[in-house]
Amino acid sequence: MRSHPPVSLIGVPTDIGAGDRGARMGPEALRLAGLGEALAARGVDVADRGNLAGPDNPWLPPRDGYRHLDEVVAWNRLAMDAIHAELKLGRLPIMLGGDHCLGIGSITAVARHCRETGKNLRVLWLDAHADFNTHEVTPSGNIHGMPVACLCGIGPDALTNLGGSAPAISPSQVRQIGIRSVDEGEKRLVKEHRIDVYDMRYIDEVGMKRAMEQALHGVDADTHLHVSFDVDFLDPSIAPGVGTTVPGGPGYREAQLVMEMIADSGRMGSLDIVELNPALDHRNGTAMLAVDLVESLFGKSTLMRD
Ligand code: B3U
Ligand code: MN
Ligand code: MN
Repeated sequence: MRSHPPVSLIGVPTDIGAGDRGARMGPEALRLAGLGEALAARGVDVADRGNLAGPDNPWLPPRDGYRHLDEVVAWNRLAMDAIHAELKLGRLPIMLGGDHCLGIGSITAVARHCRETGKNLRVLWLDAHADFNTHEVTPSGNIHGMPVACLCGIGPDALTNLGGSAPAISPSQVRQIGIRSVDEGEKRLVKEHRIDVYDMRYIDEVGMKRAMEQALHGVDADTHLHVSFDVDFLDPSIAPGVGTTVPGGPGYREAQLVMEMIADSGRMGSLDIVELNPALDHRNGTAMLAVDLVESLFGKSTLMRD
């Protein structure tokens, strides 16, 4: 079995950037589904750092195109600092979201760590959505639809500059997989910034194996691979516990293959698990599926392959 760096679980219990309430319960649902125990059983040294504490969700309409911008900034600062501290200790942080606006803080921390250590950052964004909206084109004002744009320097200063220098990353560092819902104005931005998108049509045409080979192409010993796993990436028939289900996503077998291929790269240095909404789940099944997939990310396979 491959040896893994020590892992730290960081709960970020908020739905401040989402269009439904409930993702604040995600960290607890993942713990109850046995995430820590499953990793420990694979020989991983796991420390659960508990939950961060941030502002409540005031549940207000958008102001100037954003919902809850100040609170989103506050939660992302907390997440960024906590994740950077774990990376500095040589640990692999797993952020238990929380909604996907937290990807801004998480990946800003990872980008800073990569600058400090001279690693090349590659971000795998597993999602039904491109999350590349701006305040001008967003249909909702929900900031969980904007994190990739913010990370690439497009968004409010407080978020693009979270780590002190914008942009945190360049679009060329991002690979998006599983995409099947992109808003009209968002499409233009995704094209303009040349985001590398492996959408469901492409996956249907060439197959998940080839799409993942392409998404992982160039990943080498100097690469830090960050996996941002939005649970709505999965087909809603297997993962109903999310706010924004979109039909036509990867099924169980395709999703497992994605995780196994990432594990085989041996380069995953940080992970977000976001958008799990236990209020919409059935008997915690989506959380249990997420744990099953994370086990594959950490090298669980049917047979010994190396
Ligand atoms: N693109 C839509 C919906 C959405 C984005 N991310 C999620 N939902 N989870 C929006 O509101 O920006
Ligand atoms: Mn997302
Ligand atoms: Mn999504």
